[in-house]
Amino acid sequence: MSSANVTIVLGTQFGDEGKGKLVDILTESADVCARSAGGNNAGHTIVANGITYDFHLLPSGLVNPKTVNLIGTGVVVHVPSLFSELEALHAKGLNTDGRLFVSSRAHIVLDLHQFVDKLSEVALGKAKVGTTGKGIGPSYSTKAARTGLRIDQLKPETWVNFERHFRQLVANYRQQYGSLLDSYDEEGELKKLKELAPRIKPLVVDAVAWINEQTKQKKEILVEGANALMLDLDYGTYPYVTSSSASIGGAFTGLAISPFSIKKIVGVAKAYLSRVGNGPMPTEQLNEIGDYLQSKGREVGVTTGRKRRCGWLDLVMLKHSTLVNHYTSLNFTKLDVLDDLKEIKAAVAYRLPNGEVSEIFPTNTEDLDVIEPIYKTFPGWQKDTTVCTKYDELPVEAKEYIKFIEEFLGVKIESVGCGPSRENIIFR
Ligand code: 2SA
Ligand code: GDP
Ligand code: MG
Repeated sequence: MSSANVTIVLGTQFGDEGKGKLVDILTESADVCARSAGGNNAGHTIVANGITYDFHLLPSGLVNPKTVNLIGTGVVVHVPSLFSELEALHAKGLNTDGRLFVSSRAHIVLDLHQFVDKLSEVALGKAKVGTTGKGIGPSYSTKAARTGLRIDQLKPETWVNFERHFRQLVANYRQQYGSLLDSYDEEGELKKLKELAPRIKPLVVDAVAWINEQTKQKKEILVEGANALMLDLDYGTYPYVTSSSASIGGAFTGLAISPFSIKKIVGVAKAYLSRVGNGPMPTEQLNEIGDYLQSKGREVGVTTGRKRRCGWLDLVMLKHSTLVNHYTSLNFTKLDVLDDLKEIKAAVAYRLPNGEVSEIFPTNTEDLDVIEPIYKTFPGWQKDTTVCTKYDELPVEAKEYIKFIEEFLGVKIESVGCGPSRENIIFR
């Protein structure tokens, strides 16, 4: 049996809880940082040593010069974006040499998938998901349909085979979309990938052997979750979800780690709620509270620049998230964003249209449009928490809010975020 050497960091809500910041802090004591799911739809902002880094496809562990990073099998990789993101990091002074590896079994996101992503959204009209347009849904679809292309196939020595499969995939899509694909540049994409094939080759590893070797060598592994439980394909607000397993299960299928190697499952939960894209959000505040949270929390999409929708913390949702992901502790983030509020609310149950009160998160996403959140109101603290460095320094009202959440969920809040920088975190 392997030793417990794996810490998993997962988003508990709709993403953008501050996972990147926690991952950056935890890599201080990790040898490996691995992404298990998603693609360059993700957006993780890290503020370290006064520099702001935006990560999309690459693991956030690259900020720490001692950490080696893996893009795991469960991730979908847009190869040109991988290199442009690396170049942006190099321009900010980061040296990534020998610190980035990509699973040979990871699927490739083509420009074609991105093209189709946008076409599908147009076809859905009002019911559109509000995707990032990064080709995530179409890429996981071709993976499931067994027509996708994997990183391993992108090799100069077997280029002819790659080209054959690529052209077959384009032909499949052309059959489906006809003239709508006329402006897709098939030859241009193929040429670009041919140029990138020798560049990606040195990064490619058999990630099964690789991750098991890390464990054998007693390396500490940190799994960086992307997106979040409520965007998970199975447990989120389907169909308003992403197309990967953003839940705990994705960490196993995406990385081939042993279930016995798990030391901790840290859920990252924001002190309020945000969502980018469409789909239900019962506690959304389409009023001055929502506007306040959006502007004070700087809630703008890192990948698309879209304004994030904001509202009160939803504990019914967070309980559902806890029941699926089995968090061993929580990192409670952005508490400072609530600093100016006179009172703070959190949903503790839903009132159903027939008047019944339920604490169970509904399966049917349409039910979320007709339930009414039942709130508990907490007094605000109206003090600056960004200056707090110890738990005891937090205002008593903030500690009461935290205590209630811990008791409701039955999970300990192990750390609290009070600002965007590495320094603005309190471990208890
Ligand atoms: P997709 O592109 O197929 O994964 O979109 C499906 C849904 O998943 C949502 N989604 C996200 N939600 C929050 N944050 C994400 N990353 C970026 C960020 C998003 C951005 O960190 O801000 O910049 O807009 C992310 N990625 C996907 C998406 O909004 C759809 O609801
Ligand atoms: P992720 O997708 O979960 O990694 O989160 P994002 O990086 O997309 O969004 C979180 C944003 O909040 C980033 O801009 C972070 O720098 C910022 N952030 C993280 N923790 C805190 C916090 O405790 N307080 C404040 N004010 N900002 C934070
Ligand atoms: Mg994000």
